[in-house]
Amino acid sequence: MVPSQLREVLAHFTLRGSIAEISPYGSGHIHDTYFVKNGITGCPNYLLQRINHHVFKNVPLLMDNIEQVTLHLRNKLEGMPGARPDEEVLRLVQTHKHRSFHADAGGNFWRVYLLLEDTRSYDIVENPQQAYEGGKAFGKFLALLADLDITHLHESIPDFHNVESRLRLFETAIRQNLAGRVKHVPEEIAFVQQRAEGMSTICRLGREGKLPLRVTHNDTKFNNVLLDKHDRAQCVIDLDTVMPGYVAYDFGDAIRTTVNKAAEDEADLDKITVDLRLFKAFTEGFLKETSAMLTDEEIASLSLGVTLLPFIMGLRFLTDYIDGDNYYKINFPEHNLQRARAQFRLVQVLEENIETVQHTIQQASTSHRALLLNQQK
Ligand code: ADP
Ligand code: GN1
Ligand code: MG
Repeated sequence: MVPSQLREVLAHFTLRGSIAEISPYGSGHIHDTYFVKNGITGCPNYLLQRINHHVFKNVPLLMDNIEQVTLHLRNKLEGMPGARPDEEVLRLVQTHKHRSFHADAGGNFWRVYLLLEDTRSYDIVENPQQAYEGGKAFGKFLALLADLDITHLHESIPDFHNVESRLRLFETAIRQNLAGRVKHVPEEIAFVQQRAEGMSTICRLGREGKLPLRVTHNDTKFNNVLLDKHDRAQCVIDLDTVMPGYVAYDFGDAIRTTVNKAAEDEADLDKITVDLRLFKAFTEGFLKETSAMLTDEEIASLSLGVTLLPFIMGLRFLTDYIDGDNYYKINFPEHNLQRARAQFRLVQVLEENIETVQHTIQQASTSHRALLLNQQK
C-alpha cells in the first residue's frame, strides 16, 4: 500500500496530532503492520494494521473479542495497586463512527492501536531474564482472564490448535496435491505420521473432561509480549486468537519460541538447540503467575504442549507448502518447507530433553505452591 492510501485509511480514525511518517513494521506472518509516527510533540505514535480477512473470516466478531479482552484486562488492573493499565493493556483507537475498525471500499479491514513507547519484542530470546519476564507476562495474562466467561468469546479461527483437525487438513492436502509438491516431502510426511497418535493426547484428555477449557491467548510467540526498556514484562499483544483453549497450548507455543536460539525458519538444522536455562526461567515466570489456579492435570499437561506446539506449527507450515503457500506470507519459494523442517527438528530436540522438561515443570510448580501456602499462613 502506498502512503497516500494509508493516510486515507488513517483519516477514518480519531488520531491526535499529525502524521509525519508511515513505515512497515514487525515480523508477523499474517497481517500488514505499519508504524505511524506523529509529527507533533506530545501526541502519540500509532500502529496501523490491515487485518488479514482471509485468515480471520469474521472481522467484526474478531474485534468484538479484542474489545472484550482489553476491557476486562483494564478493569482488573485498575483495581490493583501499582498497576499501569495504560501501559500494560493494548488500546484500540476508535474511528469517527465510534467503531474499533474501518472497512474500506476494497474489502480490507483496518485497525489502529496506540503505540506503546519504549518497548521491545524479541524474535529470539537473549537471556534468562527476558525468558522469565515473558513467562510472567503470559502467565499473568491467563490469570487475569480466568474470570472472563469463555462463552462470551467467539472462536476467531475454529479448531486452531486442534491437532486432529490439523492432521485431517494435512491428509486432504496430500490427497489433493494441488501444487504437485508431495513428491518432495516423503520424510516430512513420515515424521508427521509417526507422531500423529501420540500428539493427540491433549485433544483426548480434553474430550474426557480431564483438562478445563480456559480463555487462552493461542499465539504466545515470544515476540507477542512487549518488554519495557529494562526488559521487564509490560504488555501481551496480538490478541486475535484469544479464545477458549488449553493452558498447555499457550505454554507450549511460548516455549517453542523461547528455548530455540535459532530462527523459527533456520535453514541449518544443526543450529536448532534447546537452551534449558531459558526453559527453566520461562517456566519459573509462568508458574509464578499460574500455579495457584492450575489443576494438577493441567500442570502435568504442560510438557505435552512443549512438543505438541512445534509439531503443530511444522504441520501447518508443511500443509501450506503442499497446498501451494496460500496461508502464511513467504519470503522465498521453499520458505514454508524450511520452516516446517526447522520446527520438526525442534520437536526432536525437545523430545530428547523431555525428562528434564517434565522435572523442571514439577519442581517449579511445587516450589511456587509451597511459597503460596507459606504466604497464606
Ligand atoms: P502480527 O500478527 O503480524 O504478528 P502484531 O500485532 O504481533 O502483528 O504486531 C507486530 C509487531 O508490532 C509486534 O511484534 C511488536 O513488535 C509490534 N507491536 C504491536 N503492537 C504494538 C504496540 N501497541 N506498541 C508497540 N509495538 C507494537
Ligand atoms: C502466525 O501472526 P503471527 O506471525 O504472530 C500464526 C501463528 C503461528 C505463527 C508462526 C493467526 O502468527 O499461529 O504460530 O504465525 N497466526 C495465525 O510464526 O495463524
Ligand atoms: Mg505478532
